[in-house]
Amino acid sequence: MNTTVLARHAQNCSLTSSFTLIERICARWRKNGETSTEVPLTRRALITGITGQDGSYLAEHLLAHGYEVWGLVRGQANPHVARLRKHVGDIKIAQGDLLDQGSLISAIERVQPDEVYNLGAISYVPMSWHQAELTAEVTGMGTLRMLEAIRVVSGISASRTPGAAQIRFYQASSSEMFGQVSETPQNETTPFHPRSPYGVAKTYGHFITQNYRESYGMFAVSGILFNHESPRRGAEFVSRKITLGVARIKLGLATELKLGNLEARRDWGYAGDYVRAMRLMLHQDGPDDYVIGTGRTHSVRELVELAFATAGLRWADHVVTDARFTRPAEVDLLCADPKKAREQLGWEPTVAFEDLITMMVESDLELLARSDRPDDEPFSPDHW
Ligand code: NAP
Ligand code: G4F
Repeated sequence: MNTTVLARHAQNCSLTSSFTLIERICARWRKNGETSTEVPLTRRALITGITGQDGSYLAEHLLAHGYEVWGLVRGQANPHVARLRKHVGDIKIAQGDLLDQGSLISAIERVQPDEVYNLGAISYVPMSWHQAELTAEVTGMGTLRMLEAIRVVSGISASRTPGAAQIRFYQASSSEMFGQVSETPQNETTPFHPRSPYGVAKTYGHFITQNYRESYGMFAVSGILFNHESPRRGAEFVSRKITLGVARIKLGLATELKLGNLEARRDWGYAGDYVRAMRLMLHQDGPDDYVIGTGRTHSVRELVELAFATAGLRWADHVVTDARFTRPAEVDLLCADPKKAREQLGWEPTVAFEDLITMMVESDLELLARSDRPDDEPFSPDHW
């Protein structure tokens, strides 16, 4: 086991923080029934939203870095856990819901994490118009509840600030906060003009994270991430809807694909690259916010053309526009300026747009061609 003595930890902390740290370490020992003076160096992370796309990639990434990974999971028999376990085996589960303050306090007390990654959200933008209040509660207020859970369990207040060993907090902020953009490309100082209840809720989560940093000295950061995709992307999002649609048409399971606004432009990157940036943000000397994207923008139409061409199909023979998939207020253009992340985090994307879409088309062709395809995979995206 990777171990060192307690004294080495305490040296790294201020007086108040070493007291908090020692309390936390003792709690771990008591829980594990250990009496040795040696304590694990392994970092412990708690991920909300672990059953989602980013949660699975982040769990893999942290496990590869030797972390003990815990996921906050809601519901009494969440069906997404089985899907997650196909990708990531070695994770521990803590029950909890971003709607339930007490459950988050219990989860922090039980897990005693070094790092919390708050990825849990209602993340599908159209759903946020249909369930605006729920979106505000989960995506917006859920961030406050998680910050409060950390603050309360750590004993932080206006007069008792955290020390170097405090729990570090990552908030999954979004380029949707830029909305109707006032400049291109967008960076950390670009003003916010969210265009959906989702964007508004994320903007609240972003500012409350900043506020807890400024009010209590918490190590709380936001990653302002632009769209990122993968073969694990939910079928409701346009990239996966298109790659699944292409695979269905190629395999003779469908003849057409219905889409909304083909002219919207996004900065699309690969999810596996973006989770690396999350961890890097929590490993800086001080807390700060960072824009994460590729710096290249493409239209939905370009994505469609590329995906159909990858499968040897003519998109114009199959794509139908349908007003049901247009939005009450659209975000027309997103394009990141990731200079700060490149210079300060040393972060770079490794997968280009063309390779990403090719990877997704090939993955969906393989998935839908399998005779033993799992019945929890999304095969009929037309209702989105
Ligand atoms: P996703 O696949 O939609 O996953 C969302 C996760 O949130 C799921 O694990 C879901 O769990 C969980 N969740 C929903 N309601 C919850 C609640 N009440 N309590 C606890 N957990 C709850 O999203 P993603 O693409 O991985 O994105 C991760 C985060 O980054 C989200 O916050 C998203 O808004 C943000 N973001 C994403 C992108 C992107 O392009 N992917 C860009 C910027 C920001 P269940 O299994 O229980 O449903
Ligand atoms: O894939 P989308 O649904 O992603 P959107 O709305 O940009 O949001 C995603 O990225 C955000 C970061 O900027 C995240 F915060 C958020 O959680 C989510 O992950 O839609 C992309 C574009 C939109 O302009 C939409 O109008 O594609 C356009 N589109 C055209 N037809 C469609 C469709 N989108 C969907 N989902 N389905 C369509 O049929």
